[in-house]
Amino acid sequence: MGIETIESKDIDAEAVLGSAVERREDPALITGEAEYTDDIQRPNMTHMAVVRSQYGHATIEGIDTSAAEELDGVLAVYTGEDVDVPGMIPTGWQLPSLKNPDRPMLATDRVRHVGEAVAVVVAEDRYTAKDGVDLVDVDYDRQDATVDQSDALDDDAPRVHEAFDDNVAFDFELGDEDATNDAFENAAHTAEVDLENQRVIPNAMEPRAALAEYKPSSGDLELDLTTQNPHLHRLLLPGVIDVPEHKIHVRAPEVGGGFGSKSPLYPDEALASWCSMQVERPVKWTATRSETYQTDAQARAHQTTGEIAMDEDGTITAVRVNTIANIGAYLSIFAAAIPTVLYAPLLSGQYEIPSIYCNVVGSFTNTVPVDLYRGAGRPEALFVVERLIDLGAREVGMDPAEFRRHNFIGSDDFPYETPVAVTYDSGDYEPALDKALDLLDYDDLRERQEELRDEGRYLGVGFSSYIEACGLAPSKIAGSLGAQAGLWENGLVRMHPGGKVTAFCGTSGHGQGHKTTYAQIVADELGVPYDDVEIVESDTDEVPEGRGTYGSRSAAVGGSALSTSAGKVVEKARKIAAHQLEADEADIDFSGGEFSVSGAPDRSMTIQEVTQQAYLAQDLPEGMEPGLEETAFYDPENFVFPFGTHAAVVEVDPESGEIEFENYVAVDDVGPQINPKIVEGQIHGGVAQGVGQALYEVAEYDDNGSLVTGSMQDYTVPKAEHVPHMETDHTETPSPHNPLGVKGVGEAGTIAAPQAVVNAVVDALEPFGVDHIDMPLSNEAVWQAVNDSAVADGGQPADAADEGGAN
Ligand code: MCN
Repeated sequence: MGIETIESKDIDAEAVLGSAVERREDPALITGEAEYTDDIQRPNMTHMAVVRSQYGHATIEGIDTSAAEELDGVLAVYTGEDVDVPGMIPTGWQLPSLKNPDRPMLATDRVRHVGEAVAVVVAEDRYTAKDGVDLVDVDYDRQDATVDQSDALDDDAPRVHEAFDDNVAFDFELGDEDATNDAFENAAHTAEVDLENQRVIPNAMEPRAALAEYKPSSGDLELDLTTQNPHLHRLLLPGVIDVPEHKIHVRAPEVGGGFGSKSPLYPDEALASWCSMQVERPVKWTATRSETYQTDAQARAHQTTGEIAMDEDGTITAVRVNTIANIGAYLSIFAAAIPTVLYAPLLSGQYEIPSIYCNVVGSFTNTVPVDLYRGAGRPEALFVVERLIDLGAREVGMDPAEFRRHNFIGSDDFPYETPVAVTYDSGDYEPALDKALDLLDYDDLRERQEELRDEGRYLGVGFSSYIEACGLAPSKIAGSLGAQAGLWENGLVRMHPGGKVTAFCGTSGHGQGHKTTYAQIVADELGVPYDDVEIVESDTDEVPEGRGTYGSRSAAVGGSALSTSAGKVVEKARKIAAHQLEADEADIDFSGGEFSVSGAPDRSMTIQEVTQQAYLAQDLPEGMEPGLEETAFYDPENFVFPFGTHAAVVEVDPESGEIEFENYVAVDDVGPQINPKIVEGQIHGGVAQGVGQALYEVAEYDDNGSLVTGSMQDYTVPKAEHVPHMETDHTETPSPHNPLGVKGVGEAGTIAAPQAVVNAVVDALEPFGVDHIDMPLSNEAVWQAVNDSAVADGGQPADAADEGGAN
């Protein structure tokens, strides 16, 4: 099933880009040879464990560390009072109205979310460190907590930060409110939904870990981290622990998944570094699974009212969205960007919508901070859009697929400027929908749906014609939206004297297969064998600069940086070839790794021969430096906007609320696919996570801010058996904005899937009058929705009365 992989020796040299070559990462992962942060041992290593708040909100009246300090094997116990560096974890995004509270790496007077670090114990081994944690006695005075984002906005809600007048983190607007209101007043049809995009927990398989070694004699800090962006950590740490960036070496060994949650700088990594400076020995910290639940950034957590306005014939005239976004207790690194600039600009979806207005209020609560999780802002937006599209279709009595087609942005309208501040690069939405309809055998499906309803069985089909934005850029625009760092990417391509290649990129793969796909890009550009290209990432000493891997930016931005630097290598090599072949540079052709003189193909040199000459340096063009390596800082012109149509087919049992998948089809357009197998894998993984959110996952707190779903027993991550069989297909619309034409794929499935599933379930339950169910669609939630609607309809669902309805 699926796309067949090929071995690297079988790659067609002319078609290395686009080959489903096997992932070169896999053998080390499968055999256990791969080295993760926690696998690394350093001589004289110590272990850190963290004392964490078990309360959502409390003042700290005192901390007694004496018993822990006396424990054999404990080297030191530190509290916030001991911190002699700035010690504040910064956020990375600013908004005009943003309140930005201090976030200490160790709380001193107050804790604001469960899991917040209060003290650390450094010991000879990890068990003693944990025993030491149990002996630290923190005297808390428990305070009222605020957990729900709407309640947090009440005047009398407990304040998360006493320094502020209220819990409003920001109040953000986008679009033309007056024009949107007018459109609603004049609409022939409107539909509205109140929905919750529930809080979820990323759950990467490998917990976060850090191994810090500070060397007092040189002032160097060596830091192995489970991070998605080593250079970002190097950029931010100096302000926290007072070690300059040129003295910090961050390396991400193998990283076992991140899904966004290993992007932020957390207090723990800074603490391990600072502790190593204190004890002058290496310090290792690895989170337990419970700590992962309580400290890894959580995600989504939106409450939204969405409205759609249409004219008589079902043409959309406006969309209005009001959202309250839960930020958690502090601003994690992308916290301010996710519910604002990564959310509101996507509310046009694939549709031509003349007026859109969106207001988002961010609220502080006594919960774990919210940050990137696969999709980050875009799944929340597309969930609203695609739920509204289904409700709009139902309101005007159109088939949901045809309603979509009727309102799609036309293929001739690109670049397309939306009313919400972004310009889509390229798109052609109908072919993806058509392919999805074919895969579904749509007409037949609708007929079967009717027949089954007559038998008292409820089949539903749900569409998600999604769009996403990847490769946040260019730096100038990102800066104007609030980014506190440039968002370019760095690539360096080095030809070795023997003709082999090492390419370095500032992204940091952690499961996406960059070593494979980047080698395909570089091999193609240089015309060298794929196996001759080695890729280096994830090391700030080896890779000069970088911004890391998040927001599905690596192919579009990192890949383009590598392609650009490889292109520069070819240009320098062309000069050398021209010189050696005694021809004009303009007359030198380059193809398949060979430079030849136009019209005289026998006068030629391979790129490997040119490279040898570049290092031999005995006969180079006048004034040319020896060597053959080039760097590029690539700052894209715009985001890229991948898109597609996913559709879920489910059967719902209204008596039990059970949902069974019959089919799931995914048609995605990510521009040219560098490696179709990797693209397919990314879609599969993404859909699994989207289905997880739709059906199973929710992070729940009690009123005191205790995380009720703080373990794998309480927080349901889908197992393989819960993930539907998927049929995938694609269309290919290149982006005009980067040299490869590629768009991102890493988050597409997660952005597309939740609303496909919810739309399918709601479609199945249409006879019961169900028009929305909040995720996760547990059996109980489905059963409840059926019964609520049945009751509202006088006890019998519209055309299900004959079958007895749901009781
Ligand atoms: N690719 C391709 N052709 C394209 C686009 C991409 O072959 N047209 C390839 C890329 O070269 C890369 C992979 O697909 O090997 C993903 O590329 P891209 O969409 O650029 O995404 P990133 O590499 O930047 O990865 C980030 C993205 C995000 S944001 C999350 S979250 C996520 C994801 O990737 N987390 C993951 N996929 C994950 N996969 C794994 N295994 N683990 C995670 O934590």
